[in-house]
Amino acid sequence: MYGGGYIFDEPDRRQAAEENDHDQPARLGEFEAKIAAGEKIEPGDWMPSEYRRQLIRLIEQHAHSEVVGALPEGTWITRAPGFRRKMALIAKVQDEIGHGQLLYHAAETLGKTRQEMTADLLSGKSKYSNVFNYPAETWADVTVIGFLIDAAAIVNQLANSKGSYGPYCRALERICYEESFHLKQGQDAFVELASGTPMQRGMLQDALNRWWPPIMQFFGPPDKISAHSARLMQWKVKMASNDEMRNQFLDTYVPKVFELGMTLPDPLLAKDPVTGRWKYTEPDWNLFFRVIGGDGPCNRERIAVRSWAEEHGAWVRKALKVTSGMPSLPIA
Ligand code: FAQ
Repeated sequence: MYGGGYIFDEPDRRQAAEENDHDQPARLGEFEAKIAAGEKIEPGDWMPSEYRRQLIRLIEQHAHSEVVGALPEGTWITRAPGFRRKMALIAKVQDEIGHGQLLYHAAETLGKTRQEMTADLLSGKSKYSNVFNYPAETWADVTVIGFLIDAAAIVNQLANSKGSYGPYCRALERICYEESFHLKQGQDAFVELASGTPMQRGMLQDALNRWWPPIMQFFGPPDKISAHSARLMQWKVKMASNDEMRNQFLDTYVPKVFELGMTLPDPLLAKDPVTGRWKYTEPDWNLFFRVIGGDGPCNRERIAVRSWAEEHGAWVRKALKVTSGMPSLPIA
């Protein structure tokens, strides 16, 4: 049974007055001991209100990222070079929307409805990943997204799939299987351009130069200014810090870019042989906060598309509600 047997269309609204971390030291102790022992927290279990709040914030942001993240690549379905690339891109974009569904369901188990999450996305209250606020100008941009952004997502998701909240971990495990296919198709397209004509290599290099700073920001701000990392790592929601994940990504993927003779637009980028850590130029974090705050090159366009979909999909949701009189069954 997927999702631990929970039927996701009825959000768990059991969070109540009982959830006060300070009034309930014994329960908080039991909760933290369970996490320390590597056990999963499930929707019906007692949890501190801050754990619930943080999980909703993070999972909801992740869900929005999957759905909005399908937009830059989605615009290339009609223009993909050749039938094979088109088929793979259609499948990938469809998967990303499916990931959004899985994650919205996981967030719903914590008591926030899909409608509330959608409203918060459209009003700008909820965030989504910085990288999807940039345009996919050429096919090489799609290739860089498919290789390096999917790779970055896998680094994050593989680590966090070992975390403490059952429904999120199970959703991540399933997502990771599909992301590995995305990564393969992205890498295949990347290698094709990198080993192609001078014009193809030039187009790929241009895309790499433009996407590199947002990709470096994908893992979040440096640990020293990350607002939530310490608490989330203590509760095993995040299984590694932002800088640790960034380093792991650089370790695996920078050599793959270099071995194809491509470059990255950072003269400081190099692995320190003593510490094993990568040195790099810090991306512009003020710009990052502006972009995730709504002022990136494509934020308005992305939200406008989601608003359009919400408005024009209203009749479908209404029709489903009318015809869904039957009780939900667990998904086998
Ligand atoms: N973008 O205290 P921290 C994908 C915000 S899925 C936007 O370090 P935290 C699949 C953060 O919310 C991509 N905002 O935050 C795909 C907080 O703001 P707040 C998404 C960001 O949560 C591939 C503030 O900065 N993946 O790509 C970002 O501990 C290809 C302070 O930061 C996930 O969402 C950012 N990059 O760590 C689809 C994974 N980074 O809320 C299509 C789950 C930080 O206080 C095509 N999320 N912020 O106002 C996470 O693991 C974490 O949320 C981090 C950030 C690691 C992203």
